[in-house]
Amino acid sequence: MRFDILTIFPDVCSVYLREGIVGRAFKRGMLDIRFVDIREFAEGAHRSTDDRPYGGGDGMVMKPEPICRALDSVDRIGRNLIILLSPQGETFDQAFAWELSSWDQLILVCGRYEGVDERVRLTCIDREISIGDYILSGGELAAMVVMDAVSRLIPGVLGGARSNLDDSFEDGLLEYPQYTRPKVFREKEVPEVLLSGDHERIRLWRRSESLRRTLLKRPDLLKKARLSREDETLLAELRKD
Ligand code: 9D3
Repeated sequence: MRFDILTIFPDVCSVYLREGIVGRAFKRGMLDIRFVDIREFAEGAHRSTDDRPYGGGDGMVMKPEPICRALDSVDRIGRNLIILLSPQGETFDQAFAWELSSWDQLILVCGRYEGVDERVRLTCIDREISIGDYILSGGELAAMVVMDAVSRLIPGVLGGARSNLDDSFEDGLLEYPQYTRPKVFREKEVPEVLLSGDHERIRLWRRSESLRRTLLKRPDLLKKARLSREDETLLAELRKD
């Protein structure tokens, strides 16, 4: 899969990429990630990418020409999508990540300042994505979030040992509690069941803990979760407590 990230801060993004699962997939050639510096497509002595808003008001607006010229410079491969990261976008979630993972190329446009000239949206953008209801300083972190979440779903990006189907949210529930050595830490012991070697008991305990956490912390998720008959039984027990 290919990502093209258009930004006025290409260096900030590329540092992040060298690390972790996405970095490894990039080094192994499974992901093709390129950065396009919007400023290189700006004209004039100062190469300005922003200007004052028509109609007045505070802050600056990103000029349309540098962004659209930068987009024209990107070669498009296969099924591709141009996405603007913006607070007005559709909220990103795991289902959205799955949907994006089926494209051959995602071209991510990061805004800065108070926003981008509306004509960028009208003439160049296919989809608009927000990562949630809080204010960031620009689209770069949001683009990294989208790239990370989508990359993990590309076959082979996660090592063979780990499966994205194990992850929280893939079945719509929160993760069960995890423990590693030592057996006792600050007087807290590892639950006995995890030391029992009884795989069926362990599986049931973990499922029950997943359901318990979801019930307590994110009851909204339970409505959408895919629950088995066994899950319903465990949940009924938890609701009694
Ligand atoms: C103070 C001005 N804001 C009024 C709500 C407008 C505004 C414009 C641009 C606020 C933030 C930004 C920069 N943010 C993004 O480009 C952005 C973003 C975000 O702020 N939150 C969640 N997802 C995203 S995706 C891009």
